[in-house]
Amino acid sequence: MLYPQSNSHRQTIELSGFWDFCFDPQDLGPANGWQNGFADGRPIAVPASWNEQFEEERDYLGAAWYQTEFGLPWGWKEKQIVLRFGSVNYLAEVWLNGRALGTHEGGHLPFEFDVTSLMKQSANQLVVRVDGRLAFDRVPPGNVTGESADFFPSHASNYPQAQFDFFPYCGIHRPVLLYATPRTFLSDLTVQTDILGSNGRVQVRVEFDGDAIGVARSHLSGHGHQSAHETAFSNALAEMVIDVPNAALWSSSTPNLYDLVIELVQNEEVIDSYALKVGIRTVSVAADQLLINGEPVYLRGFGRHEDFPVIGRGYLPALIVKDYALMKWIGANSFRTSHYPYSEQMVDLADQLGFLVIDETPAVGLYFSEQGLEKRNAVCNQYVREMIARDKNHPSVIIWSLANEPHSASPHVRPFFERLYKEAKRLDSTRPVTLVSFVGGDEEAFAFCDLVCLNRYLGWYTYAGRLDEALPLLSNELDLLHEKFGKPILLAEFGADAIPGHHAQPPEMFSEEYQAELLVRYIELLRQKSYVIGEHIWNLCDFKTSQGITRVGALNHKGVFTRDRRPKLAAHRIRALWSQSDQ
Ligand code: GCB
Repeated sequence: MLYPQSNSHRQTIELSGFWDFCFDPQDLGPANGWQNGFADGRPIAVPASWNEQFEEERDYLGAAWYQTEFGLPWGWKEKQIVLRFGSVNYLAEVWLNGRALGTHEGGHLPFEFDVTSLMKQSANQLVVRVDGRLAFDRVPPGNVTGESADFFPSHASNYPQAQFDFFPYCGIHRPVLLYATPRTFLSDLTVQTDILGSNGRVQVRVEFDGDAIGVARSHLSGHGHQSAHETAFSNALAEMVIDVPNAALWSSSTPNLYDLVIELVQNEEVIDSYALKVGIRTVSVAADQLLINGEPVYLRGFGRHEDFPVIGRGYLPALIVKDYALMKWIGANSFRTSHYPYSEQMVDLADQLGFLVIDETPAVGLYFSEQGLEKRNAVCNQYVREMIARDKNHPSVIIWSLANEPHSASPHVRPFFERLYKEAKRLDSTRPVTLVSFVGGDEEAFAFCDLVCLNRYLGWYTYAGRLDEALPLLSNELDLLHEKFGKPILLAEFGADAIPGHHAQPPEMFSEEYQAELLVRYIELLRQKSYVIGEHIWNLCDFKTSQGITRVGALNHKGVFTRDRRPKLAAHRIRALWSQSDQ
């Protein structure tokens, strides 16, 4: 899926701003014809979560309606017109001028509709019903009951009862775009890169939609290189191989990007074009190492959340820039998109700034009771497909993560993840695929995943306050896991809550000192293990979650920065450690 852009063949406008909004707790909308528009809405900002924009209804997770109006932009009459949503959480139903466009399940991933035949000259009315309910058969799940093996009993008394530890923000979270392309247009590009000696190889697969087309043309430029290629289409597909002598490779320390422009050419006339940044690099897992461009890398970084006061999970460009600035300052080179794919813009900047990204689907807190299993399977499959379609061309994305902390005790688990793993590999054979587990040796999926990713909280949820006992146990477990699976291990989460301003000497839980000590001692341990390929601290910043007895102020305080991005003691300690690292 290509992100919309503007050039001499395409145009994109953003429908962000103030829309009309209405909560619908009794689900009156459908029967009252709100699909055709509703009266007495109140203003709401798009994109942003609805939960913190008003003085009530913070915890409202039911149905709500959005509407806005727009005219046909100048010069779009003969164009193909598409309406695109970057992320709507959780279930979206969309109508344009009273006609149903379709539905989309799941937040954090884009979906779009061809609206060419429905557009009017003016007053096009767009209506969106968003259903944010938490339910056992949704992914991620919530309001779950049943056998305790199937879910987190510790979350059962939280409010809202999400089976995951972040606030279940709802609404239109990322920009809504309207874009125009020619009627015959580039529909997809897939770029894969390789390295042959000192040369780079860029393979481009070009697809189009519409009338038969002659050839695809490419222009690649940057770092002293300039080349053009032309390939004829066969069955609506053109494949090109572009060799780049003495390529300037992409890595986290040298995020070199080339400019690629692809054109559709009919009778010597360019009828559509699309520009893409390309980073030439390879990723592989070999023996106990993660290799970028054949060189071992060690991941220093974080799990993070898209989370900020008032805007909730809404797209906020300044926050993206700030978080990258903090990660640079502290010496991080990587992060995981815990626990859902982040905005396209976040990934664009990772390409540009040189961050290594583990891209994770929204499948967090999965459980496997028979009820709803088929649906869960279908939604997870959809997430894998949508995430790879969206992010496959980003050099910064080095690993796909299928899930975070599935409840892996059931016999359904292995076939469930085997299918997802195969699907991810079918769609992209160039990147390692994994999942992030809390069960360790019992995670059967590690038998076929390309690396082991583990979350561990010894010294916090277990061995509370007893780091001297916790660390040898962790050390032992890591060795056993490595012996069992023979794969490199990433510690994908470890950490401790610290209430900013709370101090204790000797360190004790919830103090800034305890958090700093736990993180530093974990890192010292990890650095002794040759098979450990990285350390991802949980979390970059404090973030909002459900209310519960372990979450003071409904925040998870495991951030090394506060929710408003001020450093805790741990941030300074980690910076001192990480700034000594070479890349
Ligand atoms: C975990 C989860 C993460 C939580 C974290 C915690 O294992 O993956 O979503 O926020 O623990 O702080 O409990």
